[in-house]
Amino acid sequence: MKYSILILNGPNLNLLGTRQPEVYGTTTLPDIEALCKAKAEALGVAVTFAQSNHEGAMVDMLHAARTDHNGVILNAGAYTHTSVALMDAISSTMLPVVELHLSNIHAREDFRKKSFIAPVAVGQICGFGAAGYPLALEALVKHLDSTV
Ligand code: CA2
Repeated sequence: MKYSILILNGPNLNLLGTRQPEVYGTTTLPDIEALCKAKAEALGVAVTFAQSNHEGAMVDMLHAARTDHNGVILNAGAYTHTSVALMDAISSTMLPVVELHLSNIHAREDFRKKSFIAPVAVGQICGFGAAGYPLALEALVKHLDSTV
């Protein structure tokens, strides 16, 4: 496999597809994992798919990614808008991170327009629902190819 990529999902994303379908769609997190695995196979990369509702656990996973993975796709959920700890963890790993959101965070409430992840990410994909995940994988692999 060319690269190993961690796809990390934050709080409440385990509930996808069960509530607020008008905002987040009807696709479940296991559906998204299947989409990512299919895209990863097509791209010739390995993916590890994870979800946590706990900020500290996400920090631990980002630290571990430093040795286990070449890059990260991160949907930090609501922690996007609050977490200096996640921002610092990303800076400390020195790994390329693509920030991902199902919804267009810039077209929603003002508090969602602020992202602590964006300044330490290589880029951001938002507003394309579940389709954003395979797009993010493609973008991250292109980024990794350009840096070797
Ligand atoms: O659009 C995204 O992907 C978000 O990261 C989702 C977060 C939200 O706080 C961010 O501002 C944008 C919320 C995820 C909550 O997911 C739910 C799923 C089902 C029912 C309720 C919430």
